[in-house]
Amino acid sequence: MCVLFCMYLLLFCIVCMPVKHAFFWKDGVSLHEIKRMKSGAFFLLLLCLNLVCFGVIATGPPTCPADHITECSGSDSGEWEGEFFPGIPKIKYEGPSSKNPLAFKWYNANEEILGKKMKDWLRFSVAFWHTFRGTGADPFGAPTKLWPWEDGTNSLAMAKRRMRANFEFINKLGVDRWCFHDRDIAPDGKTLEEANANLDEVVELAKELQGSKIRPLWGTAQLFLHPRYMHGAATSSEVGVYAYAASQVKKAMEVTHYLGGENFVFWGGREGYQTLLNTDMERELNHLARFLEAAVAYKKKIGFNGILLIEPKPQEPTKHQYDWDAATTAGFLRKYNLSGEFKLNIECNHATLSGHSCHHELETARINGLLGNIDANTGDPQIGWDTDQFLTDIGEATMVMLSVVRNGGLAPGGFNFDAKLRRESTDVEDLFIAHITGMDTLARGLRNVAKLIEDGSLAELVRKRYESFDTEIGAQIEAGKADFEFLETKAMEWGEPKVPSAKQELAEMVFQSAL
Ligand code: XLS
Ligand code: NI
Ligand code: NI
Repeated sequence: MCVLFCMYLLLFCIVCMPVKHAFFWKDGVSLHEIKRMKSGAFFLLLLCLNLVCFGVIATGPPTCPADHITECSGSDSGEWEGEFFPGIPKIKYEGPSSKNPLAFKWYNANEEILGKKMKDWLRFSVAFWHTFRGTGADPFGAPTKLWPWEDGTNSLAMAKRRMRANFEFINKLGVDRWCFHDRDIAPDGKTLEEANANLDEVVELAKELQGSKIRPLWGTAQLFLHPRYMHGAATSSEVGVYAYAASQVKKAMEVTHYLGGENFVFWGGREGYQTLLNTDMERELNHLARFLEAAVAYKKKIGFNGILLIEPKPQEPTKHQYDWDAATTAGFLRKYNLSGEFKLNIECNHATLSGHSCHHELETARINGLLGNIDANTGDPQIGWDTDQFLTDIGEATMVMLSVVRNGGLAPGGFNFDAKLRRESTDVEDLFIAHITGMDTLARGLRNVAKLIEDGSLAELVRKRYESFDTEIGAQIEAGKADFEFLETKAMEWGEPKVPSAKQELAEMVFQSAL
């Protein structure tokens, strides 16, 4: 910096000599004001101006147009050191009456709700693949979003530039976490070695950009895009594919650990079948279990203390995925004695695809001690696939938060926005607006749960509904001490039982009043 300043000063003096000469030793009509100044004072003024200019240059341009043709600097390396989201400030909380689309209305990170800061209940994370690799392409149409920093390639330089954009986005949004697949942050290679080397290079930059505060909520291996995975990864009929997938998970786990990640996800997009006619389901499930066992062993070997998460989904891309829903996955984990080593990452859109509500899946995971993380998104009731929309339904968010609060939070898990902009939303600011609204919706859900708890009438309604079991006989039943003969005696003694109302509409009324 000092050397730079001296060089700059020298250049300044050279440039100033003729200027000074022109101002002080030559007459000129337009300079009559300046001529009245004492030459020393004027020189001092110029020097001050010069120092200000140097300061601006030294601290870098405050903004750089988000346009890869006019890269601010670092253009030789193909990297970008400027601002990716010029004009977008750090997003602040302005309260419910704010009309500012770039402000939080409900999410106030440090505000305490139910004994914890909002940011600790919510532990938000940005999904790299949707936010930075989502192009808007669909099976019928070409990409609609060529973000200004994208050059249309999948080069290493592009991967690094995108990583810089990611961290500027995360910092401006004010979250502390991000999620990634190995292959969305770095280009694949012709060989596994080359792919690993590419990953290492991008991960090194990510590590630097993370600073001391930002960490991956989770990392994962992308075991579904490449054609080698067409029959599955851990459940492929080809042993070479099984080995390749294992190596990819090994590496992805290492980099997640290196970046300080808190969890590691297994989403088995292609672990399933298209028809049972050509499938040995029992053998495939055994392979999957062996694969997961090996992952547990490797996690322990490298000292990675993150939680391993399985993300259930019923289908898409396969016709039938093995981890169909939370209950199926819990059964699978129990059968193979893996329950103690895994938790679930419940995705709301996957829940509805499996014919459940998100609340159902969360409660199923919770009561099995398996609720680890949430992929916060939502589907569309009129579309039958994983549309990955940002959750904006306040009622739904309140139900989600009911489970989270009952679970005592999600840490070390959190909320990953596995959600993307609609194909038709093409402005850079839409990325911010989508996340702000997703965060505000869940924050509002949390506030509503606090209201419901404070009011107490919903809990009271549920308590009353089961109060017949809060009796001596009820306790005997719950303790497994009531056999059929004993129960028959009681049934005869009591006669026809009186069956009270379930009060569903009252429950709905109370719930509604908190929204
Ligand atoms: C796809 C899944 C996927 C996982 C991560 O439907 O949601 O994005 O979350 O592999
Ligand atoms: Ni997901
Ligand atoms: Ni999904």
